[in-house]
Amino acid sequence: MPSHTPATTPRSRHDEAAYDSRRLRQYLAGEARADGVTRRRLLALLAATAAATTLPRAAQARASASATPATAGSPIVKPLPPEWFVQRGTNAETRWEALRGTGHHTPNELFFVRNHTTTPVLEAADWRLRLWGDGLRGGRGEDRPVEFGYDDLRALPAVTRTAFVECAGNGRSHYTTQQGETVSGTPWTLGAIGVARWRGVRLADVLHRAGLTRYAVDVQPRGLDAEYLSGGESLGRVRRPLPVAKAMDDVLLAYEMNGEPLPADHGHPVRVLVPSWVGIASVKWVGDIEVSARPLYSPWNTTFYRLFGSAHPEGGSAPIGRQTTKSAFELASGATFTAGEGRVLHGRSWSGAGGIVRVDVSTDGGSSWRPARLHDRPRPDTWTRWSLPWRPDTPGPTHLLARATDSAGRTQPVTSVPNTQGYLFDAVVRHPVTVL
Ligand SMILES: Nc1nc2c(c(=O)[nH]1)N[C@H]1C(S)=C(S)[C@@H](COP(=O)(O)O)O[C@H]1N2
Ligand SMILES: [Mo]
Repeated sequence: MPSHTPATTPRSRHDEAAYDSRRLRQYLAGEARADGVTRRRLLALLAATAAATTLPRAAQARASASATPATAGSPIVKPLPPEWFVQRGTNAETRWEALRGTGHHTPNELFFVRNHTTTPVLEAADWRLRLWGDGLRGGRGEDRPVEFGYDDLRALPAVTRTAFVECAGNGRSHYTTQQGETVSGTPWTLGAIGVARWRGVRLADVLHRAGLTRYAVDVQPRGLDAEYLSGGESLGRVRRPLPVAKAMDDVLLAYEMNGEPLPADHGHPVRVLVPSWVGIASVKWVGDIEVSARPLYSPWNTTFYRLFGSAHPEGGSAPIGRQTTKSAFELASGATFTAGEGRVLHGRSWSGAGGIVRVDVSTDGGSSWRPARLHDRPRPDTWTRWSLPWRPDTPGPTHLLARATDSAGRTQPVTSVPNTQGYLFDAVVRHPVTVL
């Protein structure tokens, strides 16, 4: 088993890296916009892409901005019973043991929540989506947008698609617990993921109707939630540029989640849904979309959501896109078993690079492995449920491990290449249990 797997398939990494250096060159030529990002920061990134073709240099650990929520109080609308969720600041992590017995799709009530600030409660009837920018016909300024109301979207052809939303930092705490690394950010275990059946319209259809031109390169959705404060400074509202190629491929503007109107916490009335990519791309409560003929930068594709650290180019990697491969047991940490009693272990595995084709499970801390039985056909953008019978015979503490392989040939490694902000964890997680 290789100890390191690339975070993305070589081809997608290559494309994203190539696009990113083009974006930066255009910035230097005065052809790109970068509101809320300093010139110093962009020059550091440019140096990084130049270095990316050679061996990564050792870099000092980069201090990341310590982020604070803009509002205190109750940032999440839905109930968060402690048997379903672990609350982490403005966020709520789903407990894996609560998924036991649920179907392929995560019930809306159980779906994790990641909020930079606070869930805004918005009315569909008052909502407008505004598309603007010099990538649209007529070069529409922010003051002259093309507008769509909720009913306008509802009147367009609807599409339904099953996909996970997973935070880039899901599994982050295991960089520390398993690898002794210091990383910044919400210390998620593995519960910052959910799978839903999303219904909405293709972003491509809306972009066409808004007058997309062939000069467009970046598409930047922005949320209607409050401005995000980091280190006492406002970074503005949550927004992140998406390359137009991805925006035109499989991205949805979703208004339904598992057959219900989108719940408040998940972006009501409309959110962006970017299949297979890190959760930050799936902007909730979308209010406007800038369509730009020049490359765009925001804090969410510069300071955040790149890989920093000694294993990465000095100044950071290209912005991260696809999710990694992971596995989890539908079990509490520290669950107990009885020696001599047969049980069935259940879990799920998923990947941003394709469907899951194989899962191996170890019940003896990684010494021996058995293939699990897969309960879902391998499908991209969603997980595969699996099971394995186990009759423990020796009392005492042990670890359960699950290791998935996806259709792109990625197998979860023993250790994950670290980065200072703890993104894209992909190593096999050691799940502690006790046999009584
Ligand atoms: N407007 C807005 N969109 C957002 C966020 C946010 O705070 N504000 N958080 C992002 C992040 S980091 C993640 S992981 C996902 C989480 O989606 P969920 O809360 O529906 O699970 O939403 C993304 N979209
Ligand atoms: Mo996230």
